Amino acid sequence: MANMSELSTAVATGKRVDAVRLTKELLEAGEPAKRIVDEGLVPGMAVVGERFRCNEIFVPEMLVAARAMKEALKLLEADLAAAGVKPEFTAVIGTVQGDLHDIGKNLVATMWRGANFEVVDLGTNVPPARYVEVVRERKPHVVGISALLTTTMPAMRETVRALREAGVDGAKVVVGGAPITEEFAREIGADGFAADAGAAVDVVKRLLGRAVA
Ligand code: B1M
Repeated sequence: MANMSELSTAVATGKRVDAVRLTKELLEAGEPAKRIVDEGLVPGMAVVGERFRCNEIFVPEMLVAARAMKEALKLLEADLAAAGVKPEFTAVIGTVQGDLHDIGKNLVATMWRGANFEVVDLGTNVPPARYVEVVRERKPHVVGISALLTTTMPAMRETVRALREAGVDGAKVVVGGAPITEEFAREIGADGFAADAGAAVDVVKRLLGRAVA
């Protein structure tokens, strides 16, 4: 039977077909989608990051690993998002300008959908003005900003500043991503920080005055 460590290895080595097959097998064996993400897919990506940092692999290998993870994740999205009927809240989410990483951001979007939010996903490389434009138009309850690079953290600061200057204070701003800390979030004036996609649900619920499960 498939196990989590085989799945991590399939992601880490960019074996898309295996990653999809093993994810299907784990689902069929009754493993919860969230466990497959937390114990199979995410650890696989952590290995990729470590190998990249040590110059053992390069961008092409990272790309094939990311594609394997994305395809496996697609099989889990419906389960992760299986939730309420009519969204009670709206969230806008995107990855900051200059940053093309979207796997974590997509995971947060999926979890928010699962928590019964309507999610407007702006994609990656989103300029501050685009956030402001969409927030003015959609008047969301939450704006989520993701950054994966230390070099794009200033763009996160810029985005929060642009939202504040535009006076769109009705929306709670939540930030996250590998280099982001609670302290940085506070420093740039965000309303909330979440270290992972699960915490991102708890944080927005707290900010919106809803009970956290
Ligand atoms: Co990039 N990359 N990458 N990369 N990449 C990292 C981030 C890096 C840490 C790798 C390393 O050196 N060890 C490093 C950044 C170093 C730094 O800044 N300190 C890095 C680099 C350097 C680069 C390039 C510059 C490489 C180059 O070209 N020389 C380049 C930059 C391109 C750009 O963005 N302009 C680049 C490119 C890429 C790919 C395109 C090849 C690919 C991205 C594909 C894609 O996303 N579609 C890629 C990948 C795959 C990675 C790693 C290996 C994996 C990222 C990932 O998807 N993790 C990554 C190393 C690592 O993190 N282990 C790395 C899995 C994902 C589930 O986790 O995104 O952290 P994560 O999301 C988490 C939390 O952070 C949080 O919740 C999620 C999970 O629960 N979270 C939020 C995220 N957003 C949130 C928002 C919230 C709340 C929580 O509220 C709104």
